[in-house]
Amino acid sequence: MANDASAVSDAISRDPDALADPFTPPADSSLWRKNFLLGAATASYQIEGAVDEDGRLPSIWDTFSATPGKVLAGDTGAVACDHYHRWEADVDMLASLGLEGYRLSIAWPRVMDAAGVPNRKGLDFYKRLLNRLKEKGITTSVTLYHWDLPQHLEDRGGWLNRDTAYRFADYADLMSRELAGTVDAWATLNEPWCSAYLGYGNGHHAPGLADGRFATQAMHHLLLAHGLAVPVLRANDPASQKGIVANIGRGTANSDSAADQRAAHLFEVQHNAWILDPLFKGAYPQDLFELWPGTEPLVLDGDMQTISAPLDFLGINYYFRTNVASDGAHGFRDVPLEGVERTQMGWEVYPDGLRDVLTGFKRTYHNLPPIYITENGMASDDKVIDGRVDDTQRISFLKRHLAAVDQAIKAGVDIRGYFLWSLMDNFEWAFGYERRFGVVHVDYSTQKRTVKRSAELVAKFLKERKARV
Ligand code: IFM
Repeated sequence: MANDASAVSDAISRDPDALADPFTPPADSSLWRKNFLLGAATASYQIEGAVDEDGRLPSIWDTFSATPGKVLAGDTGAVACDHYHRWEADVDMLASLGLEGYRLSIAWPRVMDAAGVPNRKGLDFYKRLLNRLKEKGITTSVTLYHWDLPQHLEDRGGWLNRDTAYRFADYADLMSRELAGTVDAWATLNEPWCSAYLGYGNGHHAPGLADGRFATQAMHHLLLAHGLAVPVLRANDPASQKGIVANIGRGTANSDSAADQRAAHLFEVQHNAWILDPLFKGAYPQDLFELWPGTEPLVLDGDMQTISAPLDFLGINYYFRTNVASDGAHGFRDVPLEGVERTQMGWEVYPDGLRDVLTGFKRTYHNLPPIYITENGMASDDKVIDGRVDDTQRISFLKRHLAAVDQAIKAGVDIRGYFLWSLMDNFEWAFGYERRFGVVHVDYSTQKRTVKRSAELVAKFLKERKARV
């Protein structure tokens, strides 16, 4: 695998023209700024495997993926990319690509037991990994919760139980005491919308419950967990940045009619304001409860102040837009556009949406902290042919989305970096291993990594940028 990675730099230095470059940003792009961080992201359950090694306890995703019919082809994260055993070579690969930042997540069930007792072996794994990243000069961004809730907490109600928020603060305490000094940025949660809505609202994700009232209550406890954790992280690891990562939806109206315009607004309330209003305005958007009447969560005195404490950064994950029309009542319905470019997920490729949500947030939230694009990328059915993966659509996708980021920066949005989703192909939740989001291909039968052409071109750009005086 290390050979695959070093092959990239060899190819670049031997024959730069062989990589005639459809990726490099134009000369006036903000991406040439050396302090604009370019990295890649992964998440624990999607890559680690080793689900029952060294004292790791079951997570809700172990349970969910073992339930027939929940994940495509019955795939599970039991082995995934075997990163738990191959982490050193994976860090070498990341470094050889010249990527400057790495966003990873910690598996909560790996590092403490049900009584809150630390699991040394699990903690040591993350210490080794983070220390090695620091030795390589890579900026580290650590997400505490990327969906792998310990099953023992779900057995006591999971995110429907307010107590889980306090258990999360204990977990944040342990991690920030143990890992202080090796983490540049802490994100409390990844995509609480997915945890709350897909996990408790429609059941497409673990734990697979489906009730609108569950979704809003789970969201409240997730955001409370975030708010309780931030001061703990600040106390234990003052030098690092603290933030949260939200997935953002762009909703466009199918027509100019007032009803369809309202539908697009409600789509963005449901996807974006549901999370961002509590964080940056200290209140839930009332339109949400017009969309979902009777789903107001139980909120105790002081919760909204806890949730809306100032942050050092906001992570934005962006993938696609959704075109919507009024459903004739008080909601919206998807109206998929025909003849548009789509990815292996069926998601529309729509870079303008990234620019538009970013500039929109700057107008809406006056206390917005600096932004990192913590995930952006696409799935394609990539194949290794003669030892190479020519992922042409991804190269173009990345170039266009990075151009949208540049436009947002030029419009005054403070964006400090961008993480590719994902470093390597991995377990794509309910879609198992069929959907390939990586800039590095993984052959799951051999665990061989093959650097895709998109990663070669990102590496080439980073090398050029570094070489500039
Ligand atoms: O793979 C996921 C990731 O875990 C969270 N954000 C979206 C990605 C693609 O679906």
